[in-house]
Amino acid sequence: MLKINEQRLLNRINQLGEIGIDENGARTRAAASDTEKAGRDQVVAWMKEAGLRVAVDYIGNIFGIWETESNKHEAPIMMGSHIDTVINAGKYDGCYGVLAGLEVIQSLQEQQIVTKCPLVVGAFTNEEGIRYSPDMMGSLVYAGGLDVKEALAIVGVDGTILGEELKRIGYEGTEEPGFIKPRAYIELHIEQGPILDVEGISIGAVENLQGISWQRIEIKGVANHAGTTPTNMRVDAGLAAAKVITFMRDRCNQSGGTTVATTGTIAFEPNAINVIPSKAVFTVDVRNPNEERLIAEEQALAAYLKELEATDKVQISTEQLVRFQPVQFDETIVSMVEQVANEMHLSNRRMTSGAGQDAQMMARICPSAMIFVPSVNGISHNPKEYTKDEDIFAGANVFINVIKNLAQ
Ligand code: HGY
Ligand code: MN
Ligand code: MN
Repeated sequence: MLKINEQRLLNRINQLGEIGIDENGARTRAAASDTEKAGRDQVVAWMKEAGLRVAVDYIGNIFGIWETESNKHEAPIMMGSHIDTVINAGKYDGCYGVLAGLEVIQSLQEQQIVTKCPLVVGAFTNEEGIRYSPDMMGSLVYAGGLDVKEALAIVGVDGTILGEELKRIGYEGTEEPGFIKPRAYIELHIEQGPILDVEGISIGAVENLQGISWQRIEIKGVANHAGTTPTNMRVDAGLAAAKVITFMRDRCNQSGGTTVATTGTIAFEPNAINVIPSKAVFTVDVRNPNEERLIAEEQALAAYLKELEATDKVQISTEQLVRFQPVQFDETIVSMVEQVANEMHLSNRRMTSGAGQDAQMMARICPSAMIFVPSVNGISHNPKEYTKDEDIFAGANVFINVIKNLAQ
């Protein structure tokens, strides 16, 4: 079985993890920001060090391409993930997959193994979607799910325009999204959940990915005095928002653990300690691996908002920000991940990705699958995100053998 250069991979994960870091050891590299540019520049430099041809498409997706005279007419295998992060992020989410993909290529080169097809490693733009919605945007555009001009015109939560920001950071690319037609796409990623860690399993063969629905909800009430207004005369947008958040938690509790819902952002107007909120604007992120169940959750929420307008005399409007159906990954690749893990005597299990991933978009254009490694205590999207070195190495060593097998 092949092995990667474990120390080089670990060093790069740590080095990239330092980019955008603050005094508390948290890093933030929002899509097309200055810190993300610094991360992009570092990854491009490593790709060039490995002798890869670097290409960037119109939405700023970066690709490192290894092709030889003997294999350049074959459709490539693509590996990849993302290097943008959420706010106060860990250092593994996304970065592990990009750097491990680069490591696989560099290790194959160094072991004089020329694959029968080219290998590509991609770093997709704006996977996290915290600055510009939707998330997985770069891979969605790449897979033809969103028009690139429309994507470049998207206005961020900070009022900036994605296309202008990509230009500003020097990543307004020259290739048409979709310019490489991979024969397969494989993404190595941390689980970001507790299953592998709790069960003491080293490798996740990810066979599917849950559906995602993001909505922005605006509730209008009536500003009034916090002290003089009797409770029964209040039209309280803040209270109504709180009711929606607890309603969604009740739905999750009734779902047998299959539905998860999160309100990650909320803002009140006028946002003063002694004024009943006249407006609440917040987001609801709902997910379920089953499409019918996800639709049922969305319908239940819509019905509850209608009810709330009557009971609380508020006005409610919603905007759908993201809606991705559940995705099934490619059975041949999933079983190859299991087979390689077994040959390497690594415990493994099939599982669902709770997180959205670039692989779910690439699955629209080619056979795709993912490999997970454990996240200690299931923590992610948090500076405490951690994966043990031996799991980092195990995942990347499975990765290089899966790629070698697929590429032969
Ligand atoms: O939202 C997600 O699941 C991913 O981290 N973008
Ligand atoms: Mn990720
Ligand atoms: Mn993430």
